[in-house]
Amino acid sequence: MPSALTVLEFEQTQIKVNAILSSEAIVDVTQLATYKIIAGDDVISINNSGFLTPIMNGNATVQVEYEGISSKLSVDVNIQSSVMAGDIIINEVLAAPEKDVNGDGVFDSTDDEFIEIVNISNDSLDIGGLVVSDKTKVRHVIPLGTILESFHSLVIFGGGDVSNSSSNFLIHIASVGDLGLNNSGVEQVTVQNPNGEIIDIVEFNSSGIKGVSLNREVDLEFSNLVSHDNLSTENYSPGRRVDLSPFF
Ligand SMILES: [Ca+2]
Ligand SMILES: [Ca+2]
Ligand SMILES: [Ca+2]
Repeated sequence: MPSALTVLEFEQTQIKVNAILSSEAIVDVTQLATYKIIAGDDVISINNSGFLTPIMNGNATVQVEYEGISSKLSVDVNIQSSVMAGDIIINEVLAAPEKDVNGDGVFDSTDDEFIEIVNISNDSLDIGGLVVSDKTKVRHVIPLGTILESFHSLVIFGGGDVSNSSSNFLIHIASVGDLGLNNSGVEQVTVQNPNGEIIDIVEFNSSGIKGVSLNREVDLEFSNLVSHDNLSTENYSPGRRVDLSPFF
């Protein structure tokens, strides 16, 4: 087994493990070994068969064990992205929901938060590996291979069961389990590409506007965030324009 491995975009990688027996025979124990990520579990995931999937750029260490003998494997993930500033806009943010916004039948003040981003470029974009953070930490890493068509939107909810949602926009659940958007005080949402470059960033303060999102004053323009109910009769519009019409 090599001691280091570099994983590129889309490259789901099978780790191969050979054991040298006392008879000096070499046998493939890939399916018998156990695999454990001991550093960088936000960078890769790995299954019981040693099949490794990259999540975001960084370094991880996998411990491989077979019959009491273990070895460490260093993994560098190097995802390339063509998404640039100006391709994607953070169009709307709901920090303090008061109703069941994600449509799973339950109101939850954490799960029903959302961030809406829209591809405002004229091309379909591979948005895999984009990293969405609030002021505190990374909240969502977009799975590799996710395509967002031109003028289509992605809505990231804090949590909940959205498996039955049928809509003409993409819906994700925050990969770390919540969005954690503050209901008061200065909060921030950032979208970065896997190279760490900022694609869009918004800063806002939701104090006093519970149950209403903040939306670009003009949908899809890098204008100020204002209270959604100033723009239409709706309090929010996940995946759609302020009047609930589609973006495309
Ligand atoms: Ca809900
Ligand atoms: Ca909140
Ligand atoms: Ca909207």
